[in-house]
Amino acid sequence: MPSPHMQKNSDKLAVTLESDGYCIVPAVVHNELLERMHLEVTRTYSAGETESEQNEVIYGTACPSMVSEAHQQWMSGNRNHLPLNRLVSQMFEIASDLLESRDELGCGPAQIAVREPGVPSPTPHIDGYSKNEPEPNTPRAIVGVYLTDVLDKGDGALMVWPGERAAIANLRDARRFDEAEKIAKACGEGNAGCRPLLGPAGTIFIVDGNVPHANAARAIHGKRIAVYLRVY
Ligand SMILES: O=C(O)CCC(=O)C(=O)O
Repeated sequence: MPSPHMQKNSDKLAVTLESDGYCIVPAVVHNELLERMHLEVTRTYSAGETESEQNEVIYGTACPSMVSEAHQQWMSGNRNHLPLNRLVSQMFEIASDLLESRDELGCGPAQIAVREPGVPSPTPHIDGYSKNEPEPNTPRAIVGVYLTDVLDKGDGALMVWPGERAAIANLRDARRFDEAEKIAKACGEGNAGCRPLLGPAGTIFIVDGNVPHANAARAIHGKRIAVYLRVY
């Protein structure tokens, strides 16, 4: 049972998520788990040799073996053995509390998103839209956690444009998918509605699935590491 104080915080965050399209949960992940994950990612990370491997790291996930092993264990009900799944459990639980649907929610595999200076990164888009599918498979929400400090946009922040959420949701309901995508692609860093999500390592954030988002290029030396989970 959460304490009344924790419950109140969670209620406030749920209201913020509903009204603003995103919310930030201040650093809640234990240092020990953060350090362990950081170590595992840096130990196994490779930017890829071929162009297709590099694109998979940029637009799919880094550390694919770690991600697929964790997802297999997760799907078989073993959710606390691997460090990635301990982190995913915490992200999933927070999302379930804020979206108030613990029983119905599911999630895809985690994504490990490593961003380095000078390497391309995702431009504004909405998740789940694919030229190969007749309709988008948009997640209800994207849950992210930074494993490194992101205190400034140039640290490689996730940027969101929550003001476009309603128009995109309406277009989606009207099955005008191309127009929804066009709105997302037109989002720019210079727009007044652009919000970089900032916080020290351990910060968790939740973004409504209809909110366009992108990565702000990392402008400084070193890697920005985040883990993302899409909940459906
Ligand atoms: O790395 C990031 O912060 C953004 C990742 C992203 O937008 C994506 O992979 O869909």
